[in-house]
Amino acid sequence: MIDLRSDTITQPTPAMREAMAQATVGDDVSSDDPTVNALEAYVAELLGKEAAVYMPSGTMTNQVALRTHTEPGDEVVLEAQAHIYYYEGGAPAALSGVMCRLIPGKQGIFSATDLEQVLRPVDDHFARTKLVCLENTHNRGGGRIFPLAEIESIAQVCQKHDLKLHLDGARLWNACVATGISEREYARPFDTVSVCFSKGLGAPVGSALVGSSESIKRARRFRKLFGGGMRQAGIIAAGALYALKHHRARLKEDHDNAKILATGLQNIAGIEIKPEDVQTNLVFFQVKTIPAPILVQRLKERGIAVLAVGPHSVRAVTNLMVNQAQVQSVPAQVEAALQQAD
Ligand code: TLP
Repeated sequence: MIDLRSDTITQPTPAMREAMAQATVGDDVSSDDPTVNALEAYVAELLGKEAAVYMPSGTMTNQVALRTHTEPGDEVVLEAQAHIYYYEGGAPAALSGVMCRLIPGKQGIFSATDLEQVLRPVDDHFARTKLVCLENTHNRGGGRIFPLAEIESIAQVCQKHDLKLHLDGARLWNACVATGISEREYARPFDTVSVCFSKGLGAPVGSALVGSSESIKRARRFRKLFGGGMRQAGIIAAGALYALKHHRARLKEDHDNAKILATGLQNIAGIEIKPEDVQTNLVFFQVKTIPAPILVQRLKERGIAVLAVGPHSVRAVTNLMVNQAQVQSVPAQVEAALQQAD
């Protein structure tokens, strides 16, 4: 199977498994796990923040961040297709009791002016807006990179209005590799940043939330409250640490493969895609002639796994488990699947 459903399907390499097997561990709820402590220190340093806390998933780091920066009844501003809003099971309402105010972006990106337009004066009629969240790269925006200059303008608006700024940086590593901008530079304008080890980096489990010592102290309390306090978590943290040290640069291969895939798809009748829109490892394309779920089913029968992410929209994600030759074989299969008579 050529599995392009997500970069979350990546499996630990033999060297990563070896690092995990050798990890020294302790009780992380008591901050006694040396490997988790080493991972947290490494990530905090890499992102230029005072502290970090390791959690089981990117959903948890995002949702703990929301809870950390808000109280029930507050308002959070997000892009309309943000993962936090779109794909996290209604958690902002369920776990933090916050309202989501949505800004429709262009491929996931909105401007400082867009933000200013949704902000309202302090008045008892209105929810108190407390937090703005950005996503970089933007998943449903097609792996779009959030331009740093725009992030900085948004951060200025946040400062002016006393709002916190959180980044869902599940794929921040991809933005860094694609632009050459460091994690530290991208993280600077944010109060907290969530990063994932279990996507393109190939670690089996985990994400980290980074920020000031004070905000991470508060986040630790909500990690426990949400059930994310783990015990001998060094076993999995060792995979994350290994991935951080050895797998960041390799994301370029995924980006090159994504471009190859997009270029191969662009001349197929019935497929709509602009290769220039593919900036990282997520390839979104439109199927004009048949419903996306039908194409997905036909491709599965041909040994290719992709996801339908809308009635006529398909997502393919290049990743560690798929090499260039395999990616090159996909467009011909898409063309054949489109022409196939059921
Ligand atoms: N995204 C998954 C699915 O949930 C859609 C995927 O296959 O892309 N932020 C962003 C931007 C993400 O893409 C994801 C995972 C998360 C957060 C959540 O991470 P996990 O799966 O660790 O909870």
